[in-house]
Amino acid sequence: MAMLSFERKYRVRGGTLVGGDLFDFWVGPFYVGFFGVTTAFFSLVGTALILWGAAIGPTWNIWQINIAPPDLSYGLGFAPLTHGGLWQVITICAVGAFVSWALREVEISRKLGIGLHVPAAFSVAIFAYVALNVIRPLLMGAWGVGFPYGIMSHLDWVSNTGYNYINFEYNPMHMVAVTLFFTTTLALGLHGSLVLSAINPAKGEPVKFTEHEDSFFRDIVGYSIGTLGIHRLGLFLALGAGFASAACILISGPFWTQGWPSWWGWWLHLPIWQFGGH
Ligand code: 07D
Ligand code: 07D
Repeated sequence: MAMLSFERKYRVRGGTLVGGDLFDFWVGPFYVGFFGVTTAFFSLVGTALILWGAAIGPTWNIWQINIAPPDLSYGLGFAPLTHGGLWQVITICAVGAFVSWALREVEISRKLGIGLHVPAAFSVAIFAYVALNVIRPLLMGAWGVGFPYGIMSHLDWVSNTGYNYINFEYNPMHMVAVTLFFTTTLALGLHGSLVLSAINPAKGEPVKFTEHEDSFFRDIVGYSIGTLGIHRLGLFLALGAGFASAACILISGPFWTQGWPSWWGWWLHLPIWQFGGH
């Protein structure tokens, strides 16, 4: 079915969470809905404020534009716009835009009668961002611990924050997160290559499907997770990675203030090392 004709078939009324029929329409290919309007509002205001921050800053160099959070001395209070207040309002706009986008995904899923997996997945990314710039600052008592809005400056923040804990790689949840990120690329690498090998064969060869795909993995490792299973595994790995990332930064500061290498002291103090005669 041509794309435009099936789009028409699935453009059904209802499923909205807010606003009833008021915003229940499409603009070209885009579904609008109440949350389309709020997404547009927050993104436009947020982007305008970033542009304003850039305009009053020292550079228009895209890599160097930097909108910093308030100084630590402002704690959890409001700061003047030019001293971190812009960052605070941009953060509100960012949360507003991300949450609106997720709720628009919910409305579209409801219209189509499909599960809420996509908005649930995006919510984990939103959680990671909110952990960095809302929850952790709240737990540590200052907006100043949030990361700044700028392409290079946010990298400086990651590096500085990492070195505050001597060696961030020793953070056990960072290890879990990194392992899950790496495993996600392994899973997608295997899945993408397997599907292409079956359904995009050389010219003249017949297209092959699930049985061949399952047989490949049964032949090579004795087990195939199956067509549904690989997507469950992929989603689990990806969401696990995002969730462990949020956890790794939330424990850094609010729950562990020393260097991460010294967290491993518990290993040296295990009673088992008392045995052995030395
Ligand atoms: C490919 C989907 C498309 C999305 C893209 C991002 C903007 C920002 C803003 C000029 C995979 C569009 C970018 C709208 C423009 C201004 C003010 C997603 C894809 C293409 N980072 N980060 C990048 C963000 C954090 C880190 C690149 C956002 C944390 C490291 C891009 C956030 C930490 C490196 C970017 C965020 C961190 C990057 C490519 C929010 C830990 C890199 C991103 C809202 C998570 C890489 C110069 C990408 C780079 C990079 C955006 C948060 C670490 C600019 C929007 C604070 C170590 N980050 N980042 O492809 O090249 O994502 O940086 O939380 O090496 Mg980052
Ligand atoms: C936060 C992005 C959310 C995005 C949203 C959407 C738009 C719209 C529009 C394109 C979470 C935004 C959308 C703006 C765009 C259009 C049109 C994703 C977020 C809502 N680390 N480290 C991580 C590794 C080191 C440090 C996470 C590896 C060093 C700190 C991940 C290495 C030190 C923090 C990770 C390594 C250090 C992290 C990031 C290797 C520095 C964090 C992924 C191989 C000296 C951060 C929650 C993530 C974190 C984080 C990986 C090294 C410090 C697990 C592989 C040793 C301070 N590191 N790291 O979280 O946990 O994505 O954030 O060396 O804060 Mg690390």
